[in-house]
Amino acid sequence: MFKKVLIANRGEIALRILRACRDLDISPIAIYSELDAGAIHTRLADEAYNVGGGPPSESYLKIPAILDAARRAGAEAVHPGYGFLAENADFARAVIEAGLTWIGPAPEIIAAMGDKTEARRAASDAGVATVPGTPDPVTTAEEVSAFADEHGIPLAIKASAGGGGKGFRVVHSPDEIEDALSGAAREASAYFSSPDVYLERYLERPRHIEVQVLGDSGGSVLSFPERDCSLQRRHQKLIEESPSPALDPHVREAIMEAAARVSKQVGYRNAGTCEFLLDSDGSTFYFLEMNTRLQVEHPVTELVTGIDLVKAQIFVAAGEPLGFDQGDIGLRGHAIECRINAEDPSKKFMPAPGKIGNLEEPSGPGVRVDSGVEAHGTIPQAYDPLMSKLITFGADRDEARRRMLRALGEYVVEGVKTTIPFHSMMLADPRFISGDYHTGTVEREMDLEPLASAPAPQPQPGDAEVADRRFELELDGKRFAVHVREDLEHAVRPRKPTPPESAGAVAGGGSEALTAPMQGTIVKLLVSQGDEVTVGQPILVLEAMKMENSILSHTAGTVEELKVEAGAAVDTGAILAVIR
Ligand code: MV4
Repeated sequence: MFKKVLIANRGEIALRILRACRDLDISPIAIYSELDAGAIHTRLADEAYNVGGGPPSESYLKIPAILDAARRAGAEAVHPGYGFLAENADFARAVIEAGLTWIGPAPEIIAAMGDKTEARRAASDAGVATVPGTPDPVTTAEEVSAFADEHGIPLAIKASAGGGGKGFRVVHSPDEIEDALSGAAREASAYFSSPDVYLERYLERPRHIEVQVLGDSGGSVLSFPERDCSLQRRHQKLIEESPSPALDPHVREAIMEAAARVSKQVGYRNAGTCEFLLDSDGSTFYFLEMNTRLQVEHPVTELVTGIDLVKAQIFVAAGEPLGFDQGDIGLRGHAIECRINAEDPSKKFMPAPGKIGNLEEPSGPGVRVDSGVEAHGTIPQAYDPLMSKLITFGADRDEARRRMLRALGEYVVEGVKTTIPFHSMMLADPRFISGDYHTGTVEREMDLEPLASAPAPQPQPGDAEVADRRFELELDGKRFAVHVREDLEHAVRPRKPTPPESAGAVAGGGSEALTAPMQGTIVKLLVSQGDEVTVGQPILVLEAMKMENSILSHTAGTVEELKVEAGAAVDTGAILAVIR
């Protein structure tokens, strides 16, 4: 077994992996960005290495810096977690070329499954149904029309390199074809540097069912009972459960077998997930895509099977036997996971980063909290808003549901808005209680208005002014904390600089400069240099904390200069364009 494993991630998943390492007597090594110098994962690791600045592109995505940390620590293996570099085949390859073990599938498999048309081909070759669609990318509106004539409308246009709903468009009528095709291709280029898109028949009210697989070092593939991930919004999952309230045992057996067949077809090793759409008849399912990583929602599977998936990943990577086989993978009881995000559910789930005041996490029978935050900690805007995952287990679905409601009621998060009120509402909703929900339920059928009147508790006076300053020193991966206590009541405090006005206007180059209201990544430009624009016209799309934000013009005039291009990372206040 490995002696040292480097965890190339942050937040709750870094802690989850760190704990699996401890359980295996492996020394966990952390990396951290400047913003995470005092973070829990940084503190709990045996060694922690600063890999750069706050923006992910300067730290958690910086391959050379991460490999350098692994080398300095003498780590033998790298666990990527989810997000960041987890599905980056170049990173996996670089890890292996540096003589380290990659805790995940082979880089070639990551690359192959990253191409959705190739994944669909693998499924077909394995005899598993995919949604009727085009085997190869399409480029012209004529091809889309021809597909519509043959398979009917609605149809879906999807990015070949897609994922997370990026480059995904639904065509409901023939006159939408042109715009949907160019929109999907443009988004695909911006996010995946490839404009390739393909077509599928669009299913109206499917459930999103996924199957965890685990390829062992001997070439067998184990599959696990499904997770139902249909409760999501804008392709961000909110609640997951296992088993699905919609599957009967025969369909379960069939979908688990289908996932194992697709995985075997590609020689899959380590943990992965096959995604399916389950049609509204409750028994027809289609392979959608494969995720070549550990997923956020893996704990629900752990609770109903009793198997530690992260430990299993490490065993497989180390070439050691798992100690269990398909016959040992049962299904006992029911598990539900609620994602606790720093988001305001009454404001369209707007990211709500900031400083946490008091924090009390629930516990008790059937409750597991996988958390990455602590009282008086900060949720930086630079990262994903996931604070923690609340997972409950029960002998049956209603016991798990009631425990969830109890645990949500115990949860106290002061200072930032969270998804907790949404979850309390959803878990008590007749649609959840009956299990009769689908991928459109949250967006199309829920009235979230009542949540607006449930204000988040404010931090107590004094909370935000903790008289405890901490400095972190790092020396060869060993970290030292310096605490300075300060009597704030008697201290002379510098005045806070006035923040720039919210959306766009002012700062920097005078009133003609359009500036970034938040740190993020430019997804696309909607205007060109020389264009005449009106007040409030969208100028570009900026992605921050998994949200796309249209940045609107603060003035009417001519776009004299565009200071950024698609793909650029920008800081708060950066000048985006000059309009006069
Ligand atoms: C679909 C679909 C219906 N029909 N494909 C959205 C993102 C991408 N990963 C797959 N997605 C969908 N593909 C066909 N042919 C509906 C969705 C979809 C969806 C899928 C899973 C979970 C939530 C969803 C929400 C909206 C649409």
